[in-house]
Amino acid sequence: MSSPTFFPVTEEVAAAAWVDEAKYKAMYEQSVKDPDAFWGEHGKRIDWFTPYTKVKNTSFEGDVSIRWFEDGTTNVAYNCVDRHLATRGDQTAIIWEGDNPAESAHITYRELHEKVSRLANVLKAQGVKKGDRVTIYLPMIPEAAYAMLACARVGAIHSIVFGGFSPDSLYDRIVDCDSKLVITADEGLRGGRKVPLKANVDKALEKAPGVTSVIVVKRTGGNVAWNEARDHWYHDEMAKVSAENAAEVMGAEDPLFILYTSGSTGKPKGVLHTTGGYLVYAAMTHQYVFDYHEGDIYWCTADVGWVTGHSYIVYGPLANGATTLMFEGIPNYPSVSRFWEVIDKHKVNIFYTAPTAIRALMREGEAPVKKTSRASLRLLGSVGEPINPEAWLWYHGVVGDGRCPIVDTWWQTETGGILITPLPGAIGQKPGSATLPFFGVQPQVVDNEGTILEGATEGNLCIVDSWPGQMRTVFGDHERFIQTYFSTFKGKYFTGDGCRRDEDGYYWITGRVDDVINVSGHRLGTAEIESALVAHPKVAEAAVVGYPHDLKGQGIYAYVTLNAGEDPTEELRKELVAWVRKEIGPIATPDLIQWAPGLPKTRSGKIMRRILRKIAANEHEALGDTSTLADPNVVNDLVSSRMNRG
Ligand code: 6R9
Repeated sequence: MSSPTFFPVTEEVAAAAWVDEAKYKAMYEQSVKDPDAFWGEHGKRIDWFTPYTKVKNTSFEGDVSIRWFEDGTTNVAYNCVDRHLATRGDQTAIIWEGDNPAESAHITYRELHEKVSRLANVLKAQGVKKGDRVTIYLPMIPEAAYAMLACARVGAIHSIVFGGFSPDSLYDRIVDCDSKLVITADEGLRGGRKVPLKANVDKALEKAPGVTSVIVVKRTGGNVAWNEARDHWYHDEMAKVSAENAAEVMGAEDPLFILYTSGSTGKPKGVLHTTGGYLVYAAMTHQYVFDYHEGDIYWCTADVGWVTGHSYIVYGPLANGATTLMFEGIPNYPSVSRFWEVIDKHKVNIFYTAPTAIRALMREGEAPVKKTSRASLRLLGSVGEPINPEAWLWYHGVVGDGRCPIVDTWWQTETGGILITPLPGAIGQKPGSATLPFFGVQPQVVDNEGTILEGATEGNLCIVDSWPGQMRTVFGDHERFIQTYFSTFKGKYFTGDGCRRDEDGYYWITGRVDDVINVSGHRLGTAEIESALVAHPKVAEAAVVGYPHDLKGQGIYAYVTLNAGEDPTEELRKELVAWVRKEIGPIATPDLIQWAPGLPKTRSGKIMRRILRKIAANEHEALGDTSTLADPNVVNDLVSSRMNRG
């Protein structure tokens, strides 16, 4: 029996949704034909202190300049909090569900307003001013949202570093943007285990004297070292300040946040997002893609350390006055039913998660899902990597009981919000396809020479014109911004992804075509992992590639050449794995390390990754032409030792 390959929009869903098929077509058409009129209208969905008179002023040529609503002024925290007080002060803004199922909390918009205002005053008391950078290294607790919004309120630029990153990675990110202040917690709690956040900050700051204050939230009460001159307890400082704070007046193009993300070369870059366009886009996509309606309980399982958490846990939902659920834990603690139990406990209507979580839970069978009700669910979403049709069908059939549309949302840290996605009332779904572009988004498929490919085709995915949520620059390095995104295909934003477009115009993202790998939905640059490996005193050279992995989507495969005289022992293999975890963080843990007496290189010394990818994937028959290699025997050696390992 073959599975259905098309899931049409049901009449019931279309009738209740913001947008049906006809409306999608009309709105899309207007959005690309007359972006000024379209966004001029939709920009009004947020409150402006001074209304904008200019809408779009963007160019992907030359110096690349992207400005939206440029003469308007507003404040993101005002829009996410203050403007809701009159109508929904007593409504829950954030439902917090702890790692431990016995712990949860409801925070109303009024409470959120008080916390954010106080924390804004704490920041000011610490000398933080408009334009200053603040690093946030927190677990998934409400204080993470307070911290983001407090920065936005005073006009400081936040840079969140995911709690799974090592002290070294944290150090790099603090120094790159020159943060003066760090907000962290004593410890995080995930799956019953403690994460030593404050200790990691202490280590990172040994080398970063520029940080003059650290605000520490007490989460577990665990023991932490204390630097009297620098460290402050969050609860003490919050009690000292007033609960009145006037939101700073921000220009639409004033920076809101920096978020570091991996690319194909060098260290992670600071993706910079600004105020007005970002918020309009995050809020609008949140409403239309998830078909968010007043009163819905909405849950995105991402961590605020990733862009998904920024746009779809905090900024988009709160700008819309939604109730957003924030989950501290993991999908399999205390049991593999946890997600579904949380859905029942809080009557979640809209659920947004990642394929890697779906695949892991699918492996546990239907029983842990079926013992829960999930009757509240209306819509399911997926993000972070391509979802394989098998996982899609399981998500749809088992989790959603065949009742809920799935929005497979393709986007990136750089795009600020969702670019390609079904709208549940308008676009029928094909399992594994991100389907069609959101309003204002003009995808284009090009071959490696940049020739535009029409109709059903496959190639490199570009976007030809700007949308309001687009990143504006790489923090401190505009040249790198131009080089990375606008130079491969001149005048177009190159996504780094490959895609196929089918005969219905649906887009199927096939994965990265550059040296970025996607492990469980987390982006890693192969160059970063290589440079961590070669920093080890026994390693001469390393090459890292992704390979297909059942649960993670891609796994990390490292080829390592040792210094002369070093023995390739099992012990050293373990040591290198631990080393990379220490250098970058657990998300970069290599899955396989293969000893490589030599690496396949061209005569000019370039490592032939294409070949290494094939060997890692066990596709030995399809290695292609190896005659241009400096030493073709290297490949035979690698293949035979790969085969011996199975
Ligand atoms: C939001 C986010 C971006 C990369 C992107 C692509 C992959 C994300 C996807 C998807 C296929 C989807 N990706 N969503 N691939 N289908 N629905 O994940 O941002 O961490 O920057 O990663 O993730 O390869 O280029 P980010």
